Amino acid sequence: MTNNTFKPDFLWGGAVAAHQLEGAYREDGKGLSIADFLTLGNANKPRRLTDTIEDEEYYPNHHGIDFYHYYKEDIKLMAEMGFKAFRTSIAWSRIFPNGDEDQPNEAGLAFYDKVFNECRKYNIESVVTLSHFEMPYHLVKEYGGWSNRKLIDFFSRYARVCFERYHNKVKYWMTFNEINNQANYENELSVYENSGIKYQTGDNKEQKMYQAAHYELVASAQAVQIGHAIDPSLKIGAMLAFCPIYPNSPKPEDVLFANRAMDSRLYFGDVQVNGTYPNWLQARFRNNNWDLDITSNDLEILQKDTVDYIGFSYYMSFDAKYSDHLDYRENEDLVANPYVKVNDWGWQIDPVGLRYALNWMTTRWHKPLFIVENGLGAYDKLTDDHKVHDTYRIAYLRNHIEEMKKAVVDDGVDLMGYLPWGCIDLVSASTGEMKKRYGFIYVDEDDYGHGSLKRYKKDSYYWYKKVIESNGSDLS
Ligand code: P53
Repeated sequence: MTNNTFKPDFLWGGAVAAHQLEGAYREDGKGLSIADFLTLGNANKPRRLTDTIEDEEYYPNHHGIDFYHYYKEDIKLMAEMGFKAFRTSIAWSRIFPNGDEDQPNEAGLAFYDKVFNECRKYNIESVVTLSHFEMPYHLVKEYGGWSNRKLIDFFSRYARVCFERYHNKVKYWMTFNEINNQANYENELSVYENSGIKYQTGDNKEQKMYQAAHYELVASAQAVQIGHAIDPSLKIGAMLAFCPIYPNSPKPEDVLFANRAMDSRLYFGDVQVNGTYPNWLQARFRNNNWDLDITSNDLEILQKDTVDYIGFSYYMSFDAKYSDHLDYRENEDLVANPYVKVNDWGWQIDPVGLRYALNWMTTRWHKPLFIVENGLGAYDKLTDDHKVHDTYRIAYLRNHIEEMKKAVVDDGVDLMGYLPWGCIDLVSASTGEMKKRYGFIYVDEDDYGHGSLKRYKKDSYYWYKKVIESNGSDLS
């Protein structure tokens, strides 16, 4: 390894999630997942979470991009780009259609054997998330999602089945995708995607979120323990959404407030790495007299089984302004940062923030880091001769890779790899749109699932191939 590049086994690749691309939502015994109840939205209209599947609504996750039938073709295209790693998730509802069965669904397990085998054929490491916004809907209906302690057992059983079945094919795992998105507990969609909770009138939303998150943190620690017992060589990580929150000014209250905002979004990582709740949060639990179900046995589990690495997504940074409360509320406390641009969905584009993120986490947690999502959602145009000239995407990725390189080379950050999000176009998590595209590979499909589903290479495809070939030296 020379001192001006990435290590030779750096994991270049891309990332997706089952419910956003597989489609085949009822095939081979798959049960309904929470994602199957999310309607189509857009930049100005939030997705609705319906109680039943309504005839007059469109549910984009039912179809995805039909990866369930195209996976061979799609993985081949990724192999041609030179991918060393491919991150996807297992749809829990393919393995346990209702979530509370004793025995798994063999047809669901067989599908992921095929996907992971296909990756191995090209020496692509599979990087697998166990729970990526796609828990079985039955667990929501019958148990109230993660507000119920029973979920710990259901999840542990599911995790055990996956580790036992795939440990020879999959070395890198993550437990819960962006477990900390629900820190924004006022946001109905975030809490539903993370925890399968639908608020009832009169709920103390914050308390309810902390309780659900606690059960998930215990389940995550337990999964780490189960995975390591089955195969000590497995690397099992946390997965956090990292958005730096900058103070709006040097005013001391702004600085303290931004710090607390970071703490409240990232305490999940503290628990997963240190195995303990941070002091400020213990104080918050106490001072609010919340009667949280946190047992001493839970605390032991958290302490014993901590994560091997931190996977994280990085898209944007935030800017917070103190008003009158120290507890951060994402819907009220953010202001626009005049020093950065925004994308068409209002996400602030900030490559330097990625270097900040890598340093912040290294200083705080001293763990290997893995960028498992990064990228630009944008409107693409397919030309008549089937090209996509996505120079804006290349610029975004180049700027971020340059900052990531500084973090590794100049700051000594221990970075495992880089897996840009939506390496093939897929359904957006926040809006359900197809037209919010991230891919190197274009999929001919509109927001309502119409199109030939043909795959086309964008300009960024050829660019990223060169980046991988040169191990990040050639970003031109
Ligand atoms: P979409 C919010 C903020 C940051 C990342 O997002 C987020 C979200 C929730 O949408 O999600 C992650 O598709 C998530 C992926 C998602 C991706 O970012 O809304 O892990 O499932 O698709 C991009 O543009």
